[in-house]
Amino acid sequence: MKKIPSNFLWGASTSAYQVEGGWNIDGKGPSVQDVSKGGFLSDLKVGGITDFKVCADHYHHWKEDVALMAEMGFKSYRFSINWTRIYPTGFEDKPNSKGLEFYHNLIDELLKHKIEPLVTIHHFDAPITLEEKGGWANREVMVPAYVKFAKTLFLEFKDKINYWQTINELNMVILFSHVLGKQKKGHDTGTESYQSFHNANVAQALAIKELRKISPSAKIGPAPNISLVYPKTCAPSDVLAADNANVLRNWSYIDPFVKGYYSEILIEYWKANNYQVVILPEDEELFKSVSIDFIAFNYYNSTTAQAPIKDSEYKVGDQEMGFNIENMFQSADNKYLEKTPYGWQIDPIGFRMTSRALHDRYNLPIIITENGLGAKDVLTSDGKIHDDYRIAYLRDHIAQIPLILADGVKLIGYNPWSAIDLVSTHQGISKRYGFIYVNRDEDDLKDLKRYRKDSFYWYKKVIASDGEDL
Ligand code: BGP
Repeated sequence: MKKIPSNFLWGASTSAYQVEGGWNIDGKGPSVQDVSKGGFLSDLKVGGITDFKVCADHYHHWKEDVALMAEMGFKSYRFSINWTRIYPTGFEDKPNSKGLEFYHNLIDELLKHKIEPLVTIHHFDAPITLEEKGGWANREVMVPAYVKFAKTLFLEFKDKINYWQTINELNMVILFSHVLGKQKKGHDTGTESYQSFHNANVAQALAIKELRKISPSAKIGPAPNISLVYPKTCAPSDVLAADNANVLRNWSYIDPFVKGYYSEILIEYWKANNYQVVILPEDEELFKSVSIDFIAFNYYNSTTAQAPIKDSEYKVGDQEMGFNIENMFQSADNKYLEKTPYGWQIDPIGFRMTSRALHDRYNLPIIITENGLGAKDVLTSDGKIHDDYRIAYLRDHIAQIPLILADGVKLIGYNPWSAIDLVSTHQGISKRYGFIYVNRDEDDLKDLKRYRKDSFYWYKKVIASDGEDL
């Protein structure tokens, strides 16, 4: 066991489209999320859930929200910048000054409270205008638009931001594009998806190059959802399937920025399926010429895989439930793990194993940018929220941190999901994750008043004791 150092980045996380609201004011343009109702036209959405127009109304409550984060003792806060607040369509030459002003105010307030901002450049909310032109599949449009957006942020905030994350969960966007930003049904593992994957990697690499010029001391890394894949049994076909799943789900989203190339397993998979991904000769040099400083990753659970079946025989789940990729792997249930009320498996030891695997493969500092439990919380008549189930989940994961450090992993921060209640990607405001309760329902905005949950007081104590008082 190792002591958690006093400079550890304890905090929590949100994303702009899920927390801010203010969807059409101060010059903001529509994003892919603004036209959705609880998860972009997803098959999985349940009727009667909210859209992303008001959310927690953080756009108007940011000062109060930051004060509550400071009261919990946050050392860091991970949030994203709403692309369409800065470039309403993605095509403008000049950024929207009102949008920049909002983030200056937010960041200044965080710095005033000595909270380190961990900024995600892009978290699921591309301008709808860019998506209509093909989104990431359209290299000519999307790559320059993203690089322009990132460069604007670097220039604007270079004196205030030390940690940038390029794109949130590109792996989930690619593997679950039907849920997270596309209108297509089913799993998109074809040429278009992998072209989007490659184009987004090029965009991230170009942005990293820009940051090195503009703000050489700042640190940058990707923010994938990483979940170590276990084999369902020790049958060699299951072990092979788990290895395939690790490549397709996890490593391929980090390899280009550390190793400078894609795994042969990925390339062979493309060839076997006749996926015609266009990679320009200069792209390989580009990957080789960039490096990242850390890996930010979102960890909710481990994944289990077994030998694959035909796609047509597989039932679609959400991004933490799994999927089948023909000839490669099929997600499997892990009978040893309990599940959250929303069916996501709970695996704190998997958090340690995932951290070890990342360390072994990449030997870079890592930061947890999401981890948490979604549940239906109840506000009692005396203004309390007794979320002992959330405390139990977080406690079991935080208890792994000293062990992870003792394993030699360079874990430098823990920012669970979410700082405050926000609208879930799939299941509306009823699926809550926050330490701070926001008083609203799916359709009734009520007074949006903030309440401290039991987990709020508990996390405050955890941070104050550097993780010892759990
Ligand atoms: C991650 C996303 C977050 C958040 C979280 C919880 O994949 O990065 O944006 O939504 O999952 O997911 P959900 O809201 O579906 O419970």
